[in-house]
Amino acid sequence: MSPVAADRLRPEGLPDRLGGDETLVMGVLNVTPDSFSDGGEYADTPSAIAHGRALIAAGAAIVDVGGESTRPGAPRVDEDEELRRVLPVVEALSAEDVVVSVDTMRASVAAASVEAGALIVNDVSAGRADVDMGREAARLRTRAGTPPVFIAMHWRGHSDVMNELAVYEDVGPESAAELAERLDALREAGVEDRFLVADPGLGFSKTGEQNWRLLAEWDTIASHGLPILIGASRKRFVSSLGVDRDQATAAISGYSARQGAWAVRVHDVAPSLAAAKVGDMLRRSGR
Ligand code: PMM
Repeated sequence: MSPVAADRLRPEGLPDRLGGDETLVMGVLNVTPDSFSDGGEYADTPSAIAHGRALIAAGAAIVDVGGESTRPGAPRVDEDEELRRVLPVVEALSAEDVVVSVDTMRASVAAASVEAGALIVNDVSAGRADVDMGREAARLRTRAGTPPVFIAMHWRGHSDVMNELAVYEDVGPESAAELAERLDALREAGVEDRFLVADPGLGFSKTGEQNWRLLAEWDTIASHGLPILIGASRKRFVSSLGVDRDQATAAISGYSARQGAWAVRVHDVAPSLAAAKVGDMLRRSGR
């Protein structure tokens, strides 16, 4: 383990209750018929809203609402359909004071979702999929009057091609350099550092071996000097360990908390919350 860093970095613009020293758990709410692991379960608005409430009841600090699957090979969803899936869910949960993040690569969906109450824009392409995203993220204001938090993930291409793009000499430094370029482009578009979160993009254009290497090289993940989000939940490299995938995910959540992640994005909140608490205690107790 690397030495314990001073402060856990966290973005501004979120309610005070998310401002402590804990690693936050972001619950995944895929309003899609075809996601990695929970496709179809919450595809209609009432069951999606009910699942959002269940994620909060289990201890999630944030609910990440997505209307487009990023499963390898998945086709793109058109804008109207994406809006139809996510907006009523974003609106209903935000009205219940849930901190909602919208998982979208479209500036228009980000804008409509922030209007409906979302406080966070989670763009797996970090602005690459939609040239308007950076400017839009800088222009938008949440109901709290601040720009939304913007999660920028390392991404090489859409789901239909992403597995072919998993070619690196050295995955840690290369993916970090590519994400750094995207972060610079977002800054140029007007997004401020205090609202940015960096995500190494586990499972996106990376082989199993590359995902583990990346996680082990935490210094490259932390090299942006920004708060970090880790999304390992139920991905193939985790599920293929031959043990319960949510317990294995929780082990990564504990490790991520120990290393100082701001948040972990998971499907099954309770085991990751427990593991993150252990990781947080170890981090605080270290020298
Ligand atoms: N993974 C998925 C979707 N969105 N967003 C971020 N920021 N990081 C991730 O790792 C991530 C994401 C794919 O997983 P799912 O289909 O199980 O939601």
